[in-house]
Amino acid sequence: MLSVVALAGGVGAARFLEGLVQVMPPEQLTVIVNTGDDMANFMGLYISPDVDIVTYTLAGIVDPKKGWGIKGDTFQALEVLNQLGFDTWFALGDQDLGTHLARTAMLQQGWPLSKATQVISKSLGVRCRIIPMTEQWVPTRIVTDVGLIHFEEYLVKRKAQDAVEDVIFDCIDSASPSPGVIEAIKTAEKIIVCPSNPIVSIGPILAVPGIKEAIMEVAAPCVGVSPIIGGKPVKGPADKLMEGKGFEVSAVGVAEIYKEFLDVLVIDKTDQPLAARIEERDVKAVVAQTLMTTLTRKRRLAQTVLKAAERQRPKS
Ligand code: FO1
Repeated sequence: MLSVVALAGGVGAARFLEGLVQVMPPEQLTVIVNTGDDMANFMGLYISPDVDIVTYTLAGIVDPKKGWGIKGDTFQALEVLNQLGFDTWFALGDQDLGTHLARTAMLQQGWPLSKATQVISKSLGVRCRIIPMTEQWVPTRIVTDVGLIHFEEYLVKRKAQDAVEDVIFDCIDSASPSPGVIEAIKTAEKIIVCPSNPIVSIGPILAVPGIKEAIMEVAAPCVGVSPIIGGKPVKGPADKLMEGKGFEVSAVGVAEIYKEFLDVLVIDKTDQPLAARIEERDVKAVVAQTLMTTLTRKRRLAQTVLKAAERQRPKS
């Protein structure tokens, strides 16, 4: 059976996946999601931001403007916490809290994160499979001049102001892929790297022992979408993270990061002049309209990615 595996982070990936599930049978799609943003004990709850962004988006309930949280959600519980003097820098809506309470309860009963993720996504009617990259907690921490801070604290609490000296995926060397991840990669006909932050969204997935190695071994073509257009990220701090890790903030920098396993990189029309420099890195460049401002554009981009994979000879 035709099957597709997509590596995904947060908002950019979720917006791409919205188009992908309209141009292929969702039942044939497995989304491996970054959990480096997870907070194991935020107000006593296990928070999994990227998993929830992908789940809510594919369930059609995400707040379309923000790209995260639930459309029309209220924040009364947060207000109470505020009045009680709690630091509520991470805005959890009342409906969103339901998800976090359910997930935390399932984890406390000993269920693994992938099971909790499956229960939540299936109950929201999501037809594709969503698997967290690992069941272990591997928080992404940013090394800054004010110390080592959790990625969400860096991004949301401190508004990505701090200079990025390095990025650490805590305990990732002792983590293992969630059940089904390696199997999905091995049986995939196509592997897609969604337009997410290459350092802190796709980076953690590739750093889970065994995942990048499996992608490099399989014959299936691997096609990515550059999240950088015209030298800037469409959303989020990818420029700051790429600079912090010494990569050029451009589609060429993205190709540099992914070149050991990526066959094709889909880049925006504005980056057509970079195609030759991308192909020097043995990554084929395909030029398309990658700014996903409408559902039609999301579908078209997804079709371009699938076609680019089809045209790519399977690796011998
Ligand atoms: N991003 C923010 O900028 N501010 C928030 O208060 C915030 C809350 C939040 C709650 C649940 C969730 O799933 C995501 C949330 N995000 C928020 C998004 C998140 O910080 C990042 O977009 C992703 O982690 C990066 O992909």
